Amino acid sequence: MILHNDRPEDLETPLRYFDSYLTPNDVFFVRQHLPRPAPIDPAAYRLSVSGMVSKPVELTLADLQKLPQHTLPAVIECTGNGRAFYTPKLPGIQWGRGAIGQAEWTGPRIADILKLAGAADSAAYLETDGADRGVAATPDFVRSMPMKKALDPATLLALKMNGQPLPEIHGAPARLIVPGWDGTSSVKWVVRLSAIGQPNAGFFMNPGYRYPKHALLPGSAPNPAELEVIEGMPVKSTITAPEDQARLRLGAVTIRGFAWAGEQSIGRVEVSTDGGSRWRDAQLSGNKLPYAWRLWKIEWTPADPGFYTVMSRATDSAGNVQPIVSAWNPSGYLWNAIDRVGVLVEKA
Ligand SMILES: Nc1nc2c(c(=O)[nH]1)N[C@H]1C(S)=C(S)[C@@H](COP(=O)(O)O)O[C@H]1N2
Ligand SMILES: [Mo]
Repeated sequence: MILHNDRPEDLETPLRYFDSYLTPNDVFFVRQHLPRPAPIDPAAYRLSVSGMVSKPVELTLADLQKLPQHTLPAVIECTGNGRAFYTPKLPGIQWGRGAIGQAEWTGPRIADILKLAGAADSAAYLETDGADRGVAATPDFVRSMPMKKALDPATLLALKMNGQPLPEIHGAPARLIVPGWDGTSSVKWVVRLSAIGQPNAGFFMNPGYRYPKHALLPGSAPNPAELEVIEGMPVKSTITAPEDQARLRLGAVTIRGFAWAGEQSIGRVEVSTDGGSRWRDAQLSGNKLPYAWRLWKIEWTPADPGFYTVMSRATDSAGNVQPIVSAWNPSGYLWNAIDRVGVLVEKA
């Protein structure tokens, strides 16, 4: 893993692990703001469901396991994935391409959990608290989302990741999976769900994780009143091979990568090997599903030695296409420009 911080751990997945549809648990990227909570004993675990409900409940892991279990593949991408590519440079973790992963998540629907407590119709938001706490001035990790997304049948409280019990570092025993939304929404170590009337106003909702409503002059300060909560993630593709600055012998090359599009699905990925003059369709594998990525590849036989700029550009099911330029923003979020790598092809 690429180590950005070690206490708490912020770990990026190296590109070589992205050639499989599911990212193995032990190489799945890790993002933590606060010291990891003490390991939660599964027998002592309690999930409190509270707030605007007719019957507050405390659920055990066994209660959650008794609810119907659902499994779906979904990407988790950190909002700051690709921050290192912005100019002017920004503070924050310098994530390259690997603050992302895809796993098969299994657990009960949030909708089924809320039914046990009887959430009021007037509760427009769901607040979620993770067991990690702030130290000194840093705040508790709490997020909220509109109830409409919380009640979506794809929104889960995951108890398993790729068929295994959730690893401790990824939120054991239970984490939210909010498919297609920024990674921050997928709260780990969930200990409380509360039905509420207004969005949570804590640090991790405001000013944290907000994006300018109107594009800013690069390097300038935003007007805080014009920052909005980030929800769905944009269409994007990543080239996994060849890697940037690779040296290749003249001959056939397979260019490969993956592409995803938040709540949309991927219908097309194009590749250019001449700096964006001409584009060819890559071959996609897997199914056209929302929330999930698709692997893609294309064969390329350069005619001559030389330096080549290889690019990939994805289009999603809503017709959104990756831009040439990703809009600069003061936190370095939502990088989704057309991916590009430079490769030197040398005489065989
Ligand atoms: N409780 C808690 N949940 C959290 C976080 C956190 O710091 N604490 N980080 C969030 C962020 S910013 C991301 S990108 C994802 C990362 O999930 P992972 O570490 O399992 O890859 O978890 C989210 N859930
Ligand atoms: Mo994140």
